[in-house]
Amino acid sequence: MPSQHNQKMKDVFKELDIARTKDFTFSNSHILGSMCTAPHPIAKKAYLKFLETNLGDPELFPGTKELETRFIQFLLTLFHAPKTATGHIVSGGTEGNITAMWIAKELSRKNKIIVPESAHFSFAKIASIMNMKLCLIPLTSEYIMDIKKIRKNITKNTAAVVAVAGSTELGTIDPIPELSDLCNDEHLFLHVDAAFGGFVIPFLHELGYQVPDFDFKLQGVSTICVDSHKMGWSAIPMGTLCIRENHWLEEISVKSPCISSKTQAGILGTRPGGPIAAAYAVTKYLEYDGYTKLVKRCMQTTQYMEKQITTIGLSVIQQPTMNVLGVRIKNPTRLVNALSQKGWRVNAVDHLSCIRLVMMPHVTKKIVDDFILVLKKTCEENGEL
Ligand code: 0PR
Repeated sequence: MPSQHNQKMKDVFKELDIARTKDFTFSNSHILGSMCTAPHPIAKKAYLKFLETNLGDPELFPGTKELETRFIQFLLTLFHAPKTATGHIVSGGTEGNITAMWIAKELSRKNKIIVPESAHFSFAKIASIMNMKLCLIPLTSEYIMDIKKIRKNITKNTAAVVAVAGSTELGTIDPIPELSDLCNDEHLFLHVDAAFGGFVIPFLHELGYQVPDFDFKLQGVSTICVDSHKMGWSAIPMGTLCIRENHWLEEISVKSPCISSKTQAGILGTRPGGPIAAAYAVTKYLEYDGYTKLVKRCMQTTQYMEKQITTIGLSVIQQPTMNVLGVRIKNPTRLVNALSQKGWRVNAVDHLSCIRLVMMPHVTKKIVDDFILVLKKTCEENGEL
């Protein structure tokens, strides 16, 4: 009966609304530690249009498949990829890193991965799922991979070297040009984890910031992963693994009876088209110039945040490379809990004795001003100032 049906709908939505009021939201802007943000409005619209599409069976959705191809082409151009390159859409940095290491393992039949100490914890998952061994390389005083410590760790069992372009904790960039040379000399696979930095670094270059190259311009770079749901300003879950040689996809393909395509590459079967349509729509709408303006604004907010941090007597770990700041704190977890009680969410990095602030698109100067007042008071209450 329609009235019963309406009542049921109302009840369900009442429950959903109650759940949602318990969440933090990006639009109330009290989230300062996340690497995600409120998706661009165009992403939301596009996502909903493609809700039922599934690229696990691409012949059913050739239109969505076309958008995927165009989106990948945007990234390959942005990353100066050769004509032989391709891309594979994934759910984010974790799947991007797993897929890259899967390719490296299949190509080399070896199982040791050389990673910086700053590598994302997804590499611990890789070690466990794929039975690979991590060789952790210490960082320099600038929190980047110490290139001098790598060569002696290369053995006949090394499958890949990993570099981070925009580290999770501080947004630093490893010395990728030097790593590229080294991997070329040693014939080693080099994966760049640019989950965060991939949508930042090209535009920092454009804005005149001095940051190292990180992409396929460097001959030694084999794969790059980048997330649209981080600085791509789109909806979760969506990342791309860019791959220098398209035939490497065969290494991670299996026969796929029952679906319309004969083989399927990658980890997932069912693959949502919504995030892909959303990510494509944002890139098409913003274009290169729109992202340049976005990165410029995020960097200005970062510089403003840094200035206000020092004004209240705190200090940053080092000058920020991108829109990520580490703020020195004696007891980060205690401070993060105290800030959370007051409705502000930042992340604790205990081993660096700092809190991580990420100036995502939803963070404005006004938010910084509001936060600084709360931060100062909370630091005083917790013996940090
Ligand atoms: N690689 C790097 C360099 C990353 O920073 C991250 C995530 C990943 C890979 C993995 O990406 P996915 O989580 O998309 O698979 N870095 C953030 C972090 O761990 C993720 C994050 C995002 C955390 C939003 C909190 C949050 O609210 O800090």
